[in-house]
Amino acid sequence: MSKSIRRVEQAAKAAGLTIEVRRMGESTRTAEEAAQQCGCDVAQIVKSLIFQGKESGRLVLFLVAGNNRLDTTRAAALAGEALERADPRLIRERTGFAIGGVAPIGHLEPITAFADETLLGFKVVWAAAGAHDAVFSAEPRALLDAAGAQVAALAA
Ligand code: 5CA
Repeated sequence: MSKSIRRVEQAAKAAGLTIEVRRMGESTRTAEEAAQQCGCDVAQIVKSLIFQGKESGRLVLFLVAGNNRLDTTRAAALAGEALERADPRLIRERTGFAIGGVAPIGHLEPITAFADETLLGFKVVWAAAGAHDAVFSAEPRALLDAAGAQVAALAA
């Protein structure tokens, strides 16, 4: 099993979250693909979007429901600075995950995180588990707590 997936499993365990990572054998790179593979609504897919502070250079994680677009003005207000999309190589270096498999937990370094409040409306949500065909399900409150995410209105 990949190191990245193992890191997700270990982070979940450390946070008291029981997860079972599923390798789908097909791409789950996008929210739509993940929803198709999981047999769930796209709104139940947790997108893990990584932005970078223009001043500080620090990475910020936004957990957004698969059917929503991140309101970047609100995102910047929450982060306390202007943001830009993080470069895929930087994301890989600092989180240990490649785009399409970025998980909400298990990053190489601690990361400030915010979560879309609409995710809390579901019994179960699905998120990437560190590879482009790997996902896991979780009760949303427990997942957002494990991610240390502050819940906010993030949808545009
Ligand atoms: N595995 C699925 C959901 S379980 C997943 O990872 N979805 S995601 O939305 O979290 O990740 C894909 C996202 O990566 C895209 O929505 C997009 O916001 C971002 N992305 C795609 N290409 C780039 C890129 N070149 N630079 C920065 N971000 C990118």
